[in-house]
Amino acid sequence: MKATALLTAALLLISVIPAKSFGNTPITVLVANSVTNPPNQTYSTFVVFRGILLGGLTRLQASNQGFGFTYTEDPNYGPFLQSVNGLAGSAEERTYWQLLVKKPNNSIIIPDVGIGCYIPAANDQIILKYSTY
Ligand code: B12
Repeated sequence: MKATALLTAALLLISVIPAKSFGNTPITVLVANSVTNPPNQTYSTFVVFRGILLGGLTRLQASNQGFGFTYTEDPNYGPFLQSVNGLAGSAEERTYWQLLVKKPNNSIIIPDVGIGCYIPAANDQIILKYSTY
C-alpha cells in the first residue's frame, strides 16, 4: 500500500514537473520613443524556460513581425541594445534604448541588468524605450 502511494506520488511529480519547467514563457515587446513620440508598436514572442531576453528578441526578429534590433558587446556587461527598428542610440545626442518591464500587476520596473541577463517572467511586457540621458 505504502509502495503504491509512493509510486503514484512519483508518477505525479514526473508528469507535473516537465510541464512547469520546460514550457515556454510568453512575453510582449512594446517599442516606445520618448524623444519624438511616434505611435508605440507591440509584438508577441516567448522565451524558453528561464531563457534570457536576448533569446526572445532574437526569436521575435526571426518571426517576421517587422521587429529588428542590433546590439554591441560590452566587455564587462555583455550585450548593449544599440538599435531598435532601425533607430540607434547615440553618444553625441545622448540617446539610448532604455529597458523597462511592465509586470502583469501593471507595476513598471527598471531592470538593473541588460538584455543578456534579464530573464523574463510569464506575461512580462518588455518596454524598449528610446530615451535621453
Ligand atoms: C553611465 C551609465 C549608463 C549610460 C551609458 C552611456 C554613457 N555614455 O554614459 C546609459 C544611460 C546609456 C546606460 C544605460 C543602461 N545601463 Co548603465 N550604467 C552607467 C554607469 C552609471 C556608468 C558607466 C560608465 O560610464 N563607466 C565608466 C566608463 C569609462 O567605462 P565604460 O566601460 O566605457 O562604460 C560603458 C559601459 O558601462 C556601458 N554601459 C552602461 N550601462 C550599460 C548596461 C549594459 C547592460 C551594458 C552591456 C553596457 C552598459 O556604457 C558605458 C559608456 O560607453 C554604470 C554604473 C557604474 N557606476 O559603473 C551603469 C551600469 C553599467 N548600467 C547598468 C544598466 C543595467 C543599464 C541599463 C540596462 C538600464 C536599463 N534598464 O535600461 C541600460 C542599458 C540598456 C541597453 N540599451 O542595453 C548596470 C549594468 C549591470 C549589469 N550587470 O548588467 C550598471 C552597472 C548600473 C547598475 N544598475 O548597477 N548606462
